[in-house]
Amino acid sequence: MNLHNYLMERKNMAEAALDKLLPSVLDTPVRLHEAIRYSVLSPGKRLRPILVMAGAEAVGGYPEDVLPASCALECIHAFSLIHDDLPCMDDDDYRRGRLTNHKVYGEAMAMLAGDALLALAFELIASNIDRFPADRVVEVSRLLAHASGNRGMVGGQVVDIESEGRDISPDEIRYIHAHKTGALLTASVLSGAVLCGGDELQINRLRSYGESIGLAFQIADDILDIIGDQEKIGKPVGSDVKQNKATFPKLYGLEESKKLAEEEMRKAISNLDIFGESAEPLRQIARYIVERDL
Ligand code: GRG
Repeated sequence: MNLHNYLMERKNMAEAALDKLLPSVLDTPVRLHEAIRYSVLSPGKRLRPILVMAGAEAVGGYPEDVLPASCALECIHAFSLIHDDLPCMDDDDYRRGRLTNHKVYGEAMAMLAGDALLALAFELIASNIDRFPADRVVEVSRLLAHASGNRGMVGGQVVDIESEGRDISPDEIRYIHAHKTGALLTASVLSGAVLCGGDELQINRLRSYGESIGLAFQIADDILDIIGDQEKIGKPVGSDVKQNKATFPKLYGLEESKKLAEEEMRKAISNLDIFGESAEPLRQIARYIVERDL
């Protein structure tokens, strides 16, 4: 399997589906729909949609069948990025190499575009009722709500904000990363696998895989904020240090952080030992997550 080709192919599938499933700029309210499409369709890695498809494939499903769910995950992700960039949060001007949503559309519209994207995500999940059994669709709704809300991404963001400017413990930073970033990545893998009928053992193993790649991904993100190439990552480097954010390099140093990310990658891959060739994309994605340069 060639990972580069796999990622490109799945990314193209996700982007074509997003283009089709997102509201048209010809529909009212036009400005809201422009703001939504501006952020969602801006150049991103599409890691969460790709993980939905790879999770489906691991349990014998087809990537085409989980495209609406893949789009739902990217909508939730885009919502979190738009809100994360707002003046009341990180107050960032650039994201994915472009001006942030509020810089182009204003603060109120950016907030509303984010809200609408979260709602749209659940509409997309509910639309799965035409192709998958109802109990699987309900379970995916539950796990996405859990991963996005107070016990997931929002909870992680709150602890992150509360930690700014003070020393934090290893447990606290793990909590922040697991919730702010890991929860949605784990939910991505699980959404595909649950919809395509993964059994209990497979789902448990994929949950552990997701938790490990989630942590590895965020450690790699912390490292890239120090040694990354601004052109490639599409936003200024050094913003974590400037905002006195809780990061792995701050707590453990750069070299130890790299080792910890690699350890999580190995843990992730070892959780896939019950799967055969069908989980090869997930194995290679785990490696890519720590080796990436954007
Ligand atoms: C305000 C109600 C409310 C909810 C939002 C803002 C927020 C809660 C959560 C923040 C979540 C967040 C922005 C986490 C950071 C995750 C992260 C590393 C994002 C970058 O992901 P990539 O690298 O980006 O996959 P691309 O652009 O490639 O998609």
